[in-house]
Amino acid sequence: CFGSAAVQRNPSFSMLNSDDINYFKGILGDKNVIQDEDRLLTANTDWMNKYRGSSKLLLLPRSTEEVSQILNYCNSRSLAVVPQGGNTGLVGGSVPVYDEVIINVGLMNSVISFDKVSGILVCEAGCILENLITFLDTQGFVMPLDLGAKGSCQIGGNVSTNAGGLRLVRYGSLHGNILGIEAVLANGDVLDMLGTLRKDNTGYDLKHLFIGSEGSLGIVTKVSILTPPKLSSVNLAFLACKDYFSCQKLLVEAKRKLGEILSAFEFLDNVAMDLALNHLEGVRNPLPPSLHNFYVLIETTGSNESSDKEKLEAFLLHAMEVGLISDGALSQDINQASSFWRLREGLPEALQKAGAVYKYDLSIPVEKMYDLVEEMRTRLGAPTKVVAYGHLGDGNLHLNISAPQYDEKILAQIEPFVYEWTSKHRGSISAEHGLGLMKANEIFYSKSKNTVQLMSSIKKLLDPNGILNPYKVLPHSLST
Ligand code: FAD
Ligand code: 2HG
Ligand code: ZN
Repeated sequence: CFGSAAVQRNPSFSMLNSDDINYFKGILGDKNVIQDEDRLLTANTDWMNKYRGSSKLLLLPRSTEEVSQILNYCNSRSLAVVPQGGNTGLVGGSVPVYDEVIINVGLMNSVISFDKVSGILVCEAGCILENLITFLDTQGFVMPLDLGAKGSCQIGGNVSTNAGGLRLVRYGSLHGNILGIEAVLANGDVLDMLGTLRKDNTGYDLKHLFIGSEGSLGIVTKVSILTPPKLSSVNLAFLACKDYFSCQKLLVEAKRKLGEILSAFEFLDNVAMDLALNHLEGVRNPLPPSLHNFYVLIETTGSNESSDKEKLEAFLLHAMEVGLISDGALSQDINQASSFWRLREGLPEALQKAGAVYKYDLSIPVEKMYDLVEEMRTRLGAPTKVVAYGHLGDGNLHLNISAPQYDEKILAQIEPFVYEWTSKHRGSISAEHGLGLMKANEIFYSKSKNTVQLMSSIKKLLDPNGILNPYKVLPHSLST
């Protein structure tokens, strides 16, 4: 576990005592003040089993008012807190580093309203993403966000990480789709920014501060989201390419020829494919066995079944003729489409099952992206496996290094090399997962000194005692 190795506990934080517990029981009732060891172990441990805190308390508020009372009290007592959603975050941001109180809004999981004309959904932050997807489906709409962790992650967690996912290439980021937010500040003040308007230029649009701030500026309690209508024709192709250059060219062609119906463009390399086949139950390669180096998933979503399919088929035929793809399968029904997606979405799980994993989530210009993977392979050699996949359509590489166990020597071979390489190519060291604990000290690889200084001033203004998700996001030298 990497838990607290790199940072000291901030001595200005109080230690939890029995008066605190009684106070919380007074607000929330005994049932929602959790001290049970098993439940605390789960809440203290992150999805990768890599970060573990030692919190003695998990609080489950049922309303904004309760969140407000909790934070107001914690602030006055200097008790540090960690906002937690589905705990699927991949940068150690959602679990305590030391004894921070964990606050999870999972019981706040109601849909508040849905406007069928505008497609605007207003809901509480604890709604599980998959439940929102299902709800919208019954209304004839879709969520502009989809990701492999949908069964556990909460919309509040998605907003707080500014999660990207599989459909960003079509619908854009949450900075565009989130129309409003209600958030509770460290001192308990409730900020009602829960607008439901497409256009509202009345001063600074402060909701954006909370999108992607990883629980460091406030607890998100409600959100309003613009959701697009569900279209009738969805097609999914699973393709093989002989080299990375072909994947890249295929992307350029897909944007040009499928532009208005393109809804996902994902890639994985053959090391990722092997990993999926070895570690995911029931998953098989949709293509006949052959030596393919790369795989691409192209999804189209449109409103005209026959013409969309015709367009995709013509595109694929041409790509095959000019050698951009070497083989391919078009899903014939919804079950086959889910099996294609399962292979791609299951990769984080396959890596988790394979052993220790060093995870890097990078934005890199598409032309250069795979150079890093190859350089990393040369650097590391056996017994590590360098696994590459990601949202190629968004220029987002998921570079994962799988090893039998965590080893400082391997880590020293990877870092800071991977960050320096990314920075040199003007990329981002966090495309979509955030900085959390893992990369708080690495922020300067992607942000200038003055920018980080301003972030720190904003943090101090909103959370002067630094109780909200300490040790995360901002460099430790500035945040304690
Ligand atoms: P948590 O993990 O609980 O928390 C994440 C961060 O948000 C923490 O810093 C936490 O303090 C903060 N937070 C949580 N809830 C709140 C709240 N209500 N108010 C304020 N702060 C809060 N990410 C992507 O971007 N794209 C992907 O495709 C993707 N796929 C994934 C697939 C798998 C299998 C897994 C395990 C993770 C994946 N992730 C992906 C990473 C993860 O960021 C997302 O799963 C998700 O956005 C996290 O939501 P959560 O509710 O689990 O939040
Ligand atoms: C995905 O796209 C997630 O599957 C996780 O963002 C990425 O495992 C990873 O590195
Ligand atoms: Zn991703």
